[in-house]
Amino acid sequence: MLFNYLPEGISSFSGDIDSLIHFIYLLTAFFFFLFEGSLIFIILRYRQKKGVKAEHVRGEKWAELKWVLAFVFVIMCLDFAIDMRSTKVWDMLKVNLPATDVDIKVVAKQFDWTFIYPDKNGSYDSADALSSYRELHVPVGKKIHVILTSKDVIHDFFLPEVRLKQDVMPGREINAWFDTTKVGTYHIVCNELCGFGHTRMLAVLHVDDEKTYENWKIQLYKQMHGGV
Ligand SMILES: [Cu+2]
Repeated sequence: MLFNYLPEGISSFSGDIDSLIHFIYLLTAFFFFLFEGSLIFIILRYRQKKGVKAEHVRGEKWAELKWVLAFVFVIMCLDFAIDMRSTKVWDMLKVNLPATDVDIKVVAKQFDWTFIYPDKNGSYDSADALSSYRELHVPVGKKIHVILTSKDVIHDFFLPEVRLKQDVMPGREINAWFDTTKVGTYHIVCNELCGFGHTRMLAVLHVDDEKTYENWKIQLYKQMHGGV
């Protein structure tokens, strides 16, 4: 790409999302300059001149209307081209949930995030379920299934480096998934204006190697159970 205007992508699908973003940018930029350029040209070329009377064009005659319809058609074709390219990615990310390795419940509220790891039996309510405040740890390379829910208003779970963005709704559990390709710490932000503290509704995504991830879970368990 010409310049790097997106954060580093760290998921198996970040390249697909980026190529869609580039495609839409290039398409809209091309037509933006074409149309704005034409507009400026026409304004200059046909500006007020002495002895030439302005004509009121209402766009009702077929000769005029066909120009309107031609551009409606162009816009529809562009929409269709974007739809064609995005459907495959949309299906992969939002429609077909793949087999995943780790399940995590994400609970949003004004104005923070809690991440709940189920116990061995898959329960999120038992004493052995792990609860992490504003810190999401995941093992690198694994497919992560997140179950998103909100305690109050609509939030949005946004992992910019992963290229995952999903609204979080009160009263609903929304499934999403992602994976990671690179160990490190990354951003988690709320991307839906949700109240006074919205801009501080942040958390950290830690992508750990398998050993660090398991150690972190053991430490968290000890913290929650008084060092037992
Ligand atoms: Cu929010």
